[in-house]
Amino acid sequence: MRSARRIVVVANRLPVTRARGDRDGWEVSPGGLVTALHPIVRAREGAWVGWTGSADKSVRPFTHESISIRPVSLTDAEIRDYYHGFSNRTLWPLYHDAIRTPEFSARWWRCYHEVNRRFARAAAAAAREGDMVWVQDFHLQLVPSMLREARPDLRIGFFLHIPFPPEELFAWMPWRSEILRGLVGADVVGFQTFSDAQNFSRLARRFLDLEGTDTTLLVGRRKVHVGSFPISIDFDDFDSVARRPETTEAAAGIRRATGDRKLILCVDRLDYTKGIDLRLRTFEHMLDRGDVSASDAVLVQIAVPSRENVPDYADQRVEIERTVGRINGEFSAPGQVAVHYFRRNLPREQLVAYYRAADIMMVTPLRDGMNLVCKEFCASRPDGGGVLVLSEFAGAARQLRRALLVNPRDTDGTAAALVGALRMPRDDARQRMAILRMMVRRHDVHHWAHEFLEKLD
Ligand code: GDG
Repeated sequence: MRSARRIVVVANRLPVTRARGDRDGWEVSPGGLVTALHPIVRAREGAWVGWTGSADKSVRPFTHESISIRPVSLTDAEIRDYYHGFSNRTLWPLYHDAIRTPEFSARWWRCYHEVNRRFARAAAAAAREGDMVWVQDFHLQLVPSMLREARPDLRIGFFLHIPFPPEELFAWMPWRSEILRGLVGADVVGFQTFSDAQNFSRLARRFLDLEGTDTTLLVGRRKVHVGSFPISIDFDDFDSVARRPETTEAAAGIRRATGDRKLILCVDRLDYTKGIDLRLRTFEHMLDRGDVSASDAVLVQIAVPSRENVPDYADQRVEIERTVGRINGEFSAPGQVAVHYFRRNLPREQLVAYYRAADIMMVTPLRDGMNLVCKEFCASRPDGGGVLVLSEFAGAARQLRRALLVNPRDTDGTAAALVGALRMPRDDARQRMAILRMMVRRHDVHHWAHEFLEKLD
């Protein structure tokens, strides 16, 4: 039985944002992490340390739904160097197989260090004797050690939401030992997959000269547990939204509006790691070869705007929009557009309606820590329909073995999988979906949080 130690979450962002039309009001922000952790922190009357998301002048701590909210403020220069710079232009590309060339700037690094120090101080101030502190993600990798120095009484956990790179790549980082030393300040260092955890323990042994195994490191006399904790979604929540009559009606509406053709759905943040342009080019190749035609299939791409002031993201958007234009110019017919492209954030109910309407869900990132979209798709199919085509390079591929797994850089292989999905006999598809759903239901986000916190405790 788990003890009821208080929990302090430390994350780049707070779980609340300013409510629209109410200058002093705050509301819980949507998103997987918040959905998972908010109820647990609330039940234990814990605290949440994070940034408000804008260059607000300092916001005082306050209580929201029994959670003590501890805002950390950032200046414009810090948002530029710590967030857009070191987090999004150094760590993000390096940790995603260097799909884009990471940029190394000593100024960004100094700022990252300073901002991590500020988060660590705020966490130390928020935590009571013996609390569990759970630090989240790549923005805050130095916090565990900084916090341990100030507060050796705490149980400190760290979870990385993105991949942890292999030795050959991580070695590029000019401040590699500092980052590793930051992380081993935790009692439990958690990753999405076993191979991420293995990469980390090997690097820590090599660059910090530590003794240990893939799952335990010895830091002086202290034991650090290293493990994989694949994150997930609130299965019941998606399942129940998908069962609502309004959702099935909306799904039928989407199918009518797209011409009752085979619907291939793609949903991603507009990020170069997600493989959107490559996927579109694979579809183009298939149209060109006659594997599919716009009279019998349509690809719907929902792309949520993201990090638009980072140049690689702006370039990626231009590239995607050019490809969509080219495909539609070449292959669409009146009333039969080949690719529907929506660059916007849909309300969640509408997103679930799309999941329910799809014949095929294509999730083909070049690299992804886990990927929640593919799990949400399975949870949104209580009807047992739909086929999932999934990249081997998403952490989720380690769990969702009954998806059609593809290497997105292999155009012919991916095209063959898509043709297989389009022609898959109904019984085969239903059998696969039943197994996928069982997997996601058993390993939902509550299970994830429980496993991690139990280990930490
Ligand atoms: C990072 C890691 C890891 C998307 N479009 C809409 C919308 N979404 C929501 C999805 C999903 C979320 O955005 C995307 O989550 P992912 O997991 O796919 O990707 P990242 O944002 O890159 O997340 C990733 C995750 O952290 C958790 O650890 O899995 O590997 O990169 O929840 O539903 N939501 C709404 N409208 C949309 O149009 N409402």
